Amino acid sequence: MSGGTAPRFPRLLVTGGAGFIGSCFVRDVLARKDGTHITVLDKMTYAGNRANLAPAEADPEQAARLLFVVGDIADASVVAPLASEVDAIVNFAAESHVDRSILDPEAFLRTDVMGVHVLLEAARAEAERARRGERAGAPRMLQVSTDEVYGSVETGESREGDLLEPRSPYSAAKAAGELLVRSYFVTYGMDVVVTRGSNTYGPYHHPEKLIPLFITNAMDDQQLPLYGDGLQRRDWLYVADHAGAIGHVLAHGVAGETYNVPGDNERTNRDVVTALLDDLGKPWSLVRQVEDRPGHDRRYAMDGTRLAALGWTNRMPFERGLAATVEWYRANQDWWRAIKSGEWTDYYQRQYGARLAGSREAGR
Ligand code: NAD
Ligand code: TDX
Repeated sequence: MSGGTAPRFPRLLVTGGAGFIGSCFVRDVLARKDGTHITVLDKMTYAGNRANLAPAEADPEQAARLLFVVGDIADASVVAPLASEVDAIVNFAAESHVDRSILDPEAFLRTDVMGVHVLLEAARAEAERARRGERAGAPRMLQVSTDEVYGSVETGESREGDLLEPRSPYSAAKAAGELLVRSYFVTYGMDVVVTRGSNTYGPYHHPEKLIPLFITNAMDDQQLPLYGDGLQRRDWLYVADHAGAIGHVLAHGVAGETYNVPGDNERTNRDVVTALLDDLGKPWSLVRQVEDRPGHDRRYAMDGTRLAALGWTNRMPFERGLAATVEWYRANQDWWRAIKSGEWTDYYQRQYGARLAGSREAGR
């Protein structure tokens, strides 16, 4: 073992660890070389990508501490034996794209609600085993949730005790998932924590989401479909900061608590698109105003006092993070071109075909 102090949870089950944020968490934890062993459980949906873990798998010392299991968090027969071998479960696994939840909500209920239930039941069985003296302690479970559970926040900043008013099938499913987690704290006294992260961006981000879609389309001089007036506001959080905050809450969070993870970089979508086009040296004329997302949340913003009090500070300013992200997509075209093929073409047509056909100049 080398580097840093001994981890509080030396054996982790990381679900959804082949996705965008989960894989960053896995790469960063393994790269610390503190002896932590990670089992990734991932269903390998369209969003799961083994290549996201390539940097860890290329290092023999890290690879020896990584076990990769393909499976569904909603399948108790897969989850139970894995839960019996770990000190904590970090649940990144989810259907995560609002637009897909509008096209096809059912998968969101299965994974983001039933999947969470199955994980909680497995953790509860382990807590029982611990009570019977059959294992050293009960596992902690961290549920990765989202700022979207608050709904659209026209003014001010959401605090953890605020009402949850989700407005899309995605955010409603995520809210249901985290409320189940909370209920297992209240009812069964389980060791659980919840994080609510804001809009995350950075390397390995699936190109269905705003920033990577627009970067990769613009690199190919393709149109950029901006929803509605483009004045919706999001608070952008660099992926390594999001993953780091999750690790910090896992290690230091108070059982039963929820922690907002804001980015402190609120921007309109138009501002974000302007910045990424500048970084790429591409013209605004690529941007097309298209039919808006139904039920589109206008703004998200969260208060981060509770997380700051726990001792966490983000490191990456937005302009530097965006420039690094643009550079990563320039240097890793094999990665995203492989994703933008096959199933992607059908999805893109379904999501944007009619929208782009009926689009107009976005005006600056
Ligand atoms: P992602 O879509 O990139 O990755 C999700 C991963 O989960 C994929 O690897 C996928 O294969 C896996 N998965 C899906 N269903 C599964 C199942 N039933 N069993 C096992 N694995 C399954 O998502 P992301 O952007 O990395 O988001 C990770 C988590 O963070 C999600 O819970 C999401 O709700 C939350 N979150 C994301 C953001 C963001 O801006 N991306 C912000 C706040 C919170
Ligand atoms: O083509 C697009 N055009 C466009 O104008 C896309 C894909 C998005 N947008 C807009 C919609 C939003 O206002 O850009 C903004 C960001 O959209 P997404 O990247 O789809 O993210 P969002 O819907 O805000 O949700 C993200 O942040 C919270 C993640 O996908 C969620 O998983 C997370 O919980």
